[in-house]
Amino acid sequence: AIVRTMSLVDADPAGFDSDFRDDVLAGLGQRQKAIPARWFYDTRGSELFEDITAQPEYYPTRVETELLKHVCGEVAERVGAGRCVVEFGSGSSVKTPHLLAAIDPASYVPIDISGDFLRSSSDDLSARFPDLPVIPVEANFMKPVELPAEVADQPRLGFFPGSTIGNMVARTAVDLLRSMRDTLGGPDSGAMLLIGIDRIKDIDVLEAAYDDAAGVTAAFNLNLLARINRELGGTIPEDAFAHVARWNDRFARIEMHLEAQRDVSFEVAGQAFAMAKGETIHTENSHKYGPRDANLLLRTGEWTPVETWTDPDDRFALILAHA
Ligand code: AVI
Repeated sequence: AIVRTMSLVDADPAGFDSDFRDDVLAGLGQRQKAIPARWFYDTRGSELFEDITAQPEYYPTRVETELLKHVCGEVAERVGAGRCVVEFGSGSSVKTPHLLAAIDPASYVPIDISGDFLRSSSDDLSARFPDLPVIPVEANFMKPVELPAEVADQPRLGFFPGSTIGNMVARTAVDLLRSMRDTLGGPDSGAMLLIGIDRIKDIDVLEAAYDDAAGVTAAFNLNLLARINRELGGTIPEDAFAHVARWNDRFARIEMHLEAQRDVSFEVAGQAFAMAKGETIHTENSHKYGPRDANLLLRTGEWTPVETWTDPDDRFALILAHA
């Protein structure tokens, strides 16, 4: 049952628009043009992301879900019953029920900045677990979040699946892990974190996952230009750009770019920009981690890894850590 919804978000739509404009104008003004990946997720972008997760080349969602199904009994043994499960992100209708069914939690608190996704995923979860108190919190989880009073006495298990941490550079990822510790509680509280992290693997497998044959990831990337044109009065010629996904070995990450196929000039929010043929807008990083890198990341973020589970091909890892 949904107990109540808490909102810690400033409900000023103008603020949202100006953040988008500021990020795009600043990003297009850089020598290597770059726009933060969070702006992919308008309604169309979120739908396209859902489609990506169903593509045969995009292994992370499939592999992580299978892995979770397989190991959630062991996770339950490690974490025990009666916890408040705090999910960072709006909750996946595929993964979250496996965890909740296995660990017999006292409550479930999904945190997301997007109220719409939060409400629909909370309704779904609530219908499947009618006896579980569900308390959605609308907030930016990149900062410490004050949890509802109802769960004050319950030990917490943070859940951060999907390798979303991979979309952050190391410094931002570490800041987030520390914020999560502030949100969930220190060692005395018994707080734990279950996090999904994508592994470094064969370059062809990685690049195909971000450039599927059906062109869904390309459409996802290009949708950003459509969003800029629509919401920021842009005149970017969308047909002049091509989707590029490439492995950057130095940073152990897949980078997505939008590459100009000819010289172009355009305006966004009244400002003029020009790009030469071959120049790119860098739109996303998706960092991959080896076993030691992942543990180092967690430790730097003030979490102590206690158990790592992977699929037989070591494509994806679920790591359980304590505060
Ligand atoms: C959300 N995030 C973990 C996805 C990823 O794999 O980095 C976003 C994505 N971008 C292209 N395909 C999927």
